[in-house]
Amino acid sequence: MNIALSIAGTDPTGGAGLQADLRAFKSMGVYGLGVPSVLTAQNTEGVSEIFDFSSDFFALQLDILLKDISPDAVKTGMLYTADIIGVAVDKIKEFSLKNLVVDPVAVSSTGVPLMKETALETMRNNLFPIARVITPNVYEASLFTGVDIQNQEDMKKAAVRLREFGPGTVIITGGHLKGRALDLLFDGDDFLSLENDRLEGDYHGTGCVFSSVVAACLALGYDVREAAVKAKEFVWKAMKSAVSIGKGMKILNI
Ligand code: PXL
Repeated sequence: MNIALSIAGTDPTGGAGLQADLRAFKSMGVYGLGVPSVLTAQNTEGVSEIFDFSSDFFALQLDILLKDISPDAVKTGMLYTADIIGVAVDKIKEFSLKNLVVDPVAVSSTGVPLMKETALETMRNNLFPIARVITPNVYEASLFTGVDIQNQEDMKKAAVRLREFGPGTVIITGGHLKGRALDLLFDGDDFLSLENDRLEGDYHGTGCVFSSVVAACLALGYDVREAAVKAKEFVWKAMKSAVSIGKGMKILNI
């Protein structure tokens, strides 16, 4: 059985975070392991509180799990503090984890910060270099590079800068830009643009599901380009059939 590990924050709605990641793995036929990095209190209207438990306990969860099971791929989502990122980096190295997909979650769909400002540098300098793929959205790509992204040329500029931090491939998800929904992949040699018709509305968890499907595909042995194409298609279909389960944002139907 192919196995993927999600290291991410919890989202009790299941629309984003660890719970969504595990369902995305399952949808791709991959067995999911899950280590929470932080807890949130939220509903479909937004994130209310973040509970940041000790990095020692976070380390213990990874130690105990990884002494027993070796995942074929790993995805990181919300990592709230520099301490937590430091532990994740140490454990990924200690257990030689492969196929690391980093979703540099910085802000919730409703604008609540999901990463402390002091953690940005640790993520960029220590986690990006060991990632096979990073999957920032346009907002996060701007945050890490300083490039103001308005169009595809800006996305290319940001992707080149992001790759200089060391990841194998950069995929910037551009669903938040105007016009057609465009994702841009850069592997150091070539750019690949992935386009879809824009779907209007507020959706929760698209970035989490996208990066999880990329990780699941890497666990299954696909290359990064194939993984990106499959993930884009998967998210688009799940957005098309998204459902309202509460009073706020729609969640993806997976
Ligand atoms: O969608 C980004 C995200 C990631 N992880 C957790 C979240 C959210 C958005 O709210 O709550 C735990």
